[in-house]
Amino acid sequence: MYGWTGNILRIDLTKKKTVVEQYGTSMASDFLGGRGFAIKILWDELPLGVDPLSPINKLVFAAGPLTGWPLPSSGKLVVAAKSPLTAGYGDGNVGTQAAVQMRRAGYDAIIVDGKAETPTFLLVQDNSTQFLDAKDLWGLSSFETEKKLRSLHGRSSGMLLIGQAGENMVRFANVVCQEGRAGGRPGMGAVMGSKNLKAIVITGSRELPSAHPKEMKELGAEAYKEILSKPSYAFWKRQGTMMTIEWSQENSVLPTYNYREGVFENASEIGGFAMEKIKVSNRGCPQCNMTCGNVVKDSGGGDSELDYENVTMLGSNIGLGDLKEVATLNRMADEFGLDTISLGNVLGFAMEASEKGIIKEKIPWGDFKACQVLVEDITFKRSLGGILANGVRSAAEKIGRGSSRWAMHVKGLEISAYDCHTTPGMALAYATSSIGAHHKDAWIISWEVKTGREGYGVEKVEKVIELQRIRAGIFESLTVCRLPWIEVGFGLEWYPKFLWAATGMEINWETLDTIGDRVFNLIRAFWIREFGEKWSAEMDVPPTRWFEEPTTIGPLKQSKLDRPKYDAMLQTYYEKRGWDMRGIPSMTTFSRLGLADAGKQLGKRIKLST
Ligand code: PTT
Ligand code: SF4
Repeated sequence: MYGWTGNILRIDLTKKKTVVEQYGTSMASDFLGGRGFAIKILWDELPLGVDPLSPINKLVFAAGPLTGWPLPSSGKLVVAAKSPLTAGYGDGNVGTQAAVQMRRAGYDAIIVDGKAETPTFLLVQDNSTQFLDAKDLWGLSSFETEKKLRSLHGRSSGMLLIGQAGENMVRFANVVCQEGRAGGRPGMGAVMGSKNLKAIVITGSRELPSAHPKEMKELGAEAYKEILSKPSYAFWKRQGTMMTIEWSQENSVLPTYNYREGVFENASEIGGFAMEKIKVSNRGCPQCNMTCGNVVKDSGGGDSELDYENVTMLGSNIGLGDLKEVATLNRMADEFGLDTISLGNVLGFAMEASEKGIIKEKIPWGDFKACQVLVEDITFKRSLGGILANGVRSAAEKIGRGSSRWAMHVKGLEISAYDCHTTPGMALAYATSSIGAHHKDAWIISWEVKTGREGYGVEKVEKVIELQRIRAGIFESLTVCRLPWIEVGFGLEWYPKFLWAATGMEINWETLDTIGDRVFNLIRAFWIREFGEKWSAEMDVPPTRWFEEPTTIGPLKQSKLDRPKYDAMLQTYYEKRGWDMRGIPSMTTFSRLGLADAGKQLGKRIKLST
């Protein structure tokens, strides 16, 4: 096999055993890698109803056939498991040297199973895996942990680690590396913590197997050059994703005061131009010449890496208009290993609950000091923090008094940073995303705003599906960064060429689309298998707030979504996907995608349509 190493490293923490397993070519060609491998493994191997924080859950780190080559933005991997936040499929995409080193060590994926008796870190060096004592690391922040491990194992080794939030199994703890790369929103850090696994350190020294090494080198060089030549490149390097704040404000989709509004009175104070004034450097993922992490000095003088989602969720969504203070909260999240999106979401929820007088704590909008205390309380699960640490769905169930109507999540995953009072297409994208409410699968909002935001028509449904194929299926399975394509217009036609150079296989877009759909539908099957008869179309509906509480400020004030029209749009989406009225793939759909066995298995749990 070229392109893929063909190897998976299995690590059993309970028995302190490792096995290197070869997988077949059909796994490679049917699922590509990354998210595709992760769902295939979790579907095949996880028993139904596993407690996500029990030793039986499996944590999968999977790269793709393009990972690690000198190709644009190819230094990423997917981390996946059954999610402790949603109880469904969960994953995230992390830019990390660990992706490159894992492949150089000879593995396309690592599966971590079981639970170590005491805090442990793993040292993977080519063929050797050591289970090492992490007692001295337990209790340290992700930054401190990385510093210590780097002093022992060198700057170039790859690292995946957790902060104190992961150790304490906060349900939206993520996996952190390189002081500002983080991934696995639906609690992948908590799964790592539940296994007593503080870190994985990886180094590899092997050549990656390429079908056409000379062409690979040439294509890579040409591709990097092409990115540099793009007109939007220079501005991207200045602001990265931060430029989206101005855009969201102008278009009334900037989440504000727990998604009550789409405009924020202090947006210019936290936007891309304000950020440029305090920016000190750029950081990024390996193999990337678009390095988009904006490093700024926070209010305490520390370095903090800002992106759109972080700043919006810890800024406008909680009414905080001081960018340096936002940066401090962001740095705390990175150090503790908390997902910034879910964090900003639960903070906004707590502030609203406080304002409404349904909790006793006083947490005024934009109160930086109160937020600092609450972030620590969440990390260490103290008082109200302990309730919020389980995520906004669970907090609303606990607090009650109608708060579920404005608990902003889908399927238990907190909504990321776009308000959807005026964008039904984006609401559908959130509602049908494969891990709960994340923008990564179908960022339709810019297209929607450009082409007409009012409609609930079939063209929007088709666009959501098209984007889900490309982004949720193909990019997540290749695991390469999608930002060169989206942000500077690097053409999609490059990717089949890269695949050919790596694997020797001529894989056209039609085949890639089918792989994208296969991965998406198997993830759907995983969710339905877990929920059984409890599954219904209600799982694919965004929060009540967007239907019932219109916005009150800005050019689009008095806007809200229309529930009957949304329901009709959802049914059109199901039809186009080949799913029944409950959103369950039919047997024909499973068979068309080569998933007949999965369909048969699911059919034992819940009745499928033909
Ligand atoms: C992603 C989500 C995002 S999406 C952001 S900012 W974004 C938040 N970043 C966090 C952070 O930082 N620290 C922290 N403690 N929590 C954070 N949670 C949030 O996580 C990220 C970039 C970005 S920046 C985006 S859009 C793109 N996402 C990609 C993706 O999902 N797939 C893909 N093939 N390419 C992508 N490229 C871009 O990567 P999750 P990263 Mg990410 C500090 O993790 O779980 O997928 O959620 O990993 O290496 O930091 O790159 O405006
Ligand atoms: Fe990482 Fe940004 Fe480069 Fe994507 S564009 S690979 S997120 S640095």
